[in-house]
Amino acid sequence: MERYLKGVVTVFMLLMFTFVTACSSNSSTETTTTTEVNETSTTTTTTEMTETSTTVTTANNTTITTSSTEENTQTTTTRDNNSSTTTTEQSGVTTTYVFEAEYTYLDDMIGTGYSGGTYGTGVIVEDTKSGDASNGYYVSYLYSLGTTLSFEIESDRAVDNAYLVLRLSAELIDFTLTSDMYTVMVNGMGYDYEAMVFENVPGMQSSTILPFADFVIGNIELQEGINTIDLVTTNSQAMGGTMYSTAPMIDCLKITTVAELTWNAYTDNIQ
Ligand SMILES: [Ca+2]
Repeated sequence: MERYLKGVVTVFMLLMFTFVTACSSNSSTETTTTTEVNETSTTTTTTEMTETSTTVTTANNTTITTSSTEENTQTTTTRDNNSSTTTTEQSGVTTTYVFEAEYTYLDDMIGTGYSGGTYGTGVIVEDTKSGDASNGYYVSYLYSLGTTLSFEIESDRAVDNAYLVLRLSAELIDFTLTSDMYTVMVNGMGYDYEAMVFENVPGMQSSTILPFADFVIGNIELQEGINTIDLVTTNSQAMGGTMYSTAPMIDCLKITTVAELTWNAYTDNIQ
């Protein structure tokens, strides 16, 4: 009888051990599975966020350089022109906005070149001659008195120290531009600038053009809301052919400011 009871207890113990082992094994398996699911989910979420960010970047056309002097760091990114969120509220953080000449409103433009003219988006030239043009295009055909290239830019606040730079080049001949020959106006007010010298300009038959370069206008005032920056040909110094006035070729303008700037980029200008 005693041996029988020992046998029963032994069998019972074996069954319990097997059961506990099985439960323990199942529990371990479930834990592992949960961990894998969580890891996969996290990775997927991160990937989606990255892709979304990339898509937004590609769809927009204003290059912005954000620099923080306090942290001595600098990052370059491209972001939504119409975005209303920014970190420029912090003091000491400035942003350089690049506005492409080829994305301005050009429907009313009438341009003249060396032999005859063009109109509308016909004034846009693709940079096929190593001119280092931002975005690969620039605007020319500005060689008549009164020809105006306008940039409409919205600012979220009034500032009196937005730093304006024009990225320009020239064709056909060497020349120097002064404030009265070529007028830079912001909201109807003209700004004086250091004479702009264009030297070693390749001739018409050259396979290259003079590389675009930055020319500083200086600090300008911007008002809260819409601002109009006009670049106006205001001389009758002929350059040759049907170029009745002297003017630069315009790649883009750059504004560095603590204000948040946006604009309506006419990206359909480039087909
Ligand atoms: Ca450009």
